[in-house]
Amino acid sequence: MEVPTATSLNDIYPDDAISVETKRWEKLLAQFKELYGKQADFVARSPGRVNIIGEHIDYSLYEVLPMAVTADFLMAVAIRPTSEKPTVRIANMLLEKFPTREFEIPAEGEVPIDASAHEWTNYFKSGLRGASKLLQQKHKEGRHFVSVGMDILADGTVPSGGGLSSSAAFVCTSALAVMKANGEDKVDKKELCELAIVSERAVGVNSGGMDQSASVFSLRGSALYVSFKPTLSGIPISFPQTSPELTFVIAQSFVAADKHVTAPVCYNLRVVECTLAAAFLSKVFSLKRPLPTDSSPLGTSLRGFHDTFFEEKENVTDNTKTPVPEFLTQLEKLVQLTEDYLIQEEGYTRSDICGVLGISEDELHERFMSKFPVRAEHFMLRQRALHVFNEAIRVIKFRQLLSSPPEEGNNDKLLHSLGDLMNETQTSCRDLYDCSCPELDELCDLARSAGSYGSRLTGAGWGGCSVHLVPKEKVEAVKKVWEEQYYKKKWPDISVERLQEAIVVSKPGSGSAVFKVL
Ligand code: NG1
Ligand code: MG
Repeated sequence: MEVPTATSLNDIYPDDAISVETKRWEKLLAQFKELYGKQADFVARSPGRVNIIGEHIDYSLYEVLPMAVTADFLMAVAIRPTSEKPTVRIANMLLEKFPTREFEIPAEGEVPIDASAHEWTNYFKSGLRGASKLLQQKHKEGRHFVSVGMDILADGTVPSGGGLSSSAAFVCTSALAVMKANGEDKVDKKELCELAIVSERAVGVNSGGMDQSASVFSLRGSALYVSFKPTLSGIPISFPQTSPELTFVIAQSFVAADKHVTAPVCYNLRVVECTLAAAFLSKVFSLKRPLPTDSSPLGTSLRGFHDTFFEEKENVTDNTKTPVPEFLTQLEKLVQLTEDYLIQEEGYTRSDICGVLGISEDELHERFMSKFPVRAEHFMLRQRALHVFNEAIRVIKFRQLLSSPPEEGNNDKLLHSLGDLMNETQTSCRDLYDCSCPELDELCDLARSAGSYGSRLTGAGWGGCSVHLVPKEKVEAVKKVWEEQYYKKKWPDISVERLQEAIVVSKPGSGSAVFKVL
């Protein structure tokens, strides 16, 4: 699938967003002209996303179900004359928050990135690096590829640190802009997405691939079923017409989740715990084959263990072809085995783990904790594996419900079943994965009390955002209870604008595209 060259905003945004977006685009292009004294050549765009279900399992290579939101990242770009040294000038519509930067692009696009600095242009640089690598592979004539210079004006409406993946929107837009500026008129979506997944890790978080997939592949009006095996793919999933109409409401906790600071004890630690659980289980069951190397952040995953286990124990040679009911049975079996064999509720120390894996602590560190450092005394392998296998089950069930809803006319049952799965995710994130926080729990409880069918955190958690399945006629009631019991209670002087930012009713928008400026 190629990145479309969109001709009008109608191809991209839900109908109710068009008038606001049109004004925003006009402003961006006018500002570009004023700033650089010339017209932009094109605008690249990628949206943020909300994850409907499938939390913290993308890096274990299980399927997830996000959708793109209307909020997005735009980059108006003009190519600089090729006679000059390739230089990037990058400005932001929010000049005061994001100061303008200028830097030269070294040969091979290897712009240095200081992941410890909180620097907004790091995300551009990581996209640039990834795109340059891909372009180098494509131009195999032996010459080193050096990107052309670019003048850029960026504008983002995805709140940063708000759980809607502003980072992926930024990285995907950047990579796409660099590809387009360097003459790639037909960018392959899968290539773009794969490079964005890998290059975002340069910013310091050892992330999975859900956000970039949602940002790149999504189609207007549909959620996206993302699979990582046998290879990265996204299938659009439309929502059934129901009465009451099904809506997803997104609410910010306004607890800033700064993943760059917390990564060693939160996000990156979870990636390590899941990988260790995979290695541990494969030793416990004396699997003959080492875990397969795969596209997960540390190169082996719970899904890798899963496939190898059933291959060796039950002769399942290609598990990606296993029919859904049997795949669910496999997952249920893995839940049981985790309960029976990963028994230490209090977690596992380094020495416990080394004892089972038969490696030294130095080796353990080198293999699992050196590239992205983590801090922990106890690794909660049981809880993390239980969350992952059960969450993978919930995603499959959610998809089944959407594609073959129970008998017609019984929408209430469908909505309740979908909602129950989302609620179970929240409980699991809170109790097993330890990635919620009191504020997110509170938003979920309040929403349910006012009529939400299902409420949960979305994205990495530890703050950020929540998502709620609410029947259309209850949306106002849910908003009201949040306003009164959460936002105004916590911030009595909260402005009307801030409240508007806090709660968004989102329709699924579309993924990455390039617009030619005429
Ligand atoms: P956030 O922090 O919400 O963008 C992160 C990861 C995802 C996924 C979710 C949890 C990045 C870029 N993204 O999302 O890959 O693991 O957490 O499901 O770190
Ligand atoms: Mg992010």
